Amino acid sequence: MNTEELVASVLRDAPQQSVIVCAPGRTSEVVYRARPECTLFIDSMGDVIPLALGIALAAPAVRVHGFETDGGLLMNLSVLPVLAAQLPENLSVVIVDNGIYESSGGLPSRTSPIDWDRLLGAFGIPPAALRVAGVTNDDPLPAATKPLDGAHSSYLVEALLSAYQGREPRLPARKV
Ligand SMILES: Cc1ncc(C[n+]2csc(CCOP(=O)(O)OP(=O)(O)O)c2C)c(N)n1
Ligand SMILES: [Mg+2]
Repeated sequence: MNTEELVASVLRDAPQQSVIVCAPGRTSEVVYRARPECTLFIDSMGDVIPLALGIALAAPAVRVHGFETDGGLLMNLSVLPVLAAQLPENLSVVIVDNGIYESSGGLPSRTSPIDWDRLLGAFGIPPAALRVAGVTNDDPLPAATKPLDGAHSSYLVEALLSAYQGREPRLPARKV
């Protein structure tokens, strides 16, 4: 399975009114294509579960999905006991586990194997609340820096500039 297939399978049954919280890098590129209008895209690794948990607790009637990554979770394992103590029914989180820092050069995300079931089980976290899904992406990530037209990473800047200048946003801000 690749990231695109995983995201599609998770979101297939997600109500349109769901709130999605998404990790940086490739995952956010893929989720942006699927649900741009209801996703909170973040730039700091390890923040998906804290933010998604807070939203789920504050809005129990809203379905909340988190897409965290292996690198992000491993950077912030201290969130696990907090999640375990709450486990709201309206929250589910998937860890997109490719084993590497794919969006920043491909270094391994850990230097020894991890038994996720035992790690999560140690905190009493059931698979329905936090699923770890292995993925492999064969296609290369888009380059981080590109000319303006087509530079996905600059879409926010372009959106801001076009609004300021009173004109239609160019390609990056439309993400097409
Ligand atoms: C706290 C923090 N440190 C470093 C970065 C820079 N950074 C962005 S993506 C990335 C690699 C992320 O790897 P992983 O979380 O496994 O996601 P993947 O790219 O593999 O989908 C890094 C180091 C960041 N966004 N946040
Ligand atoms: Mg990764």
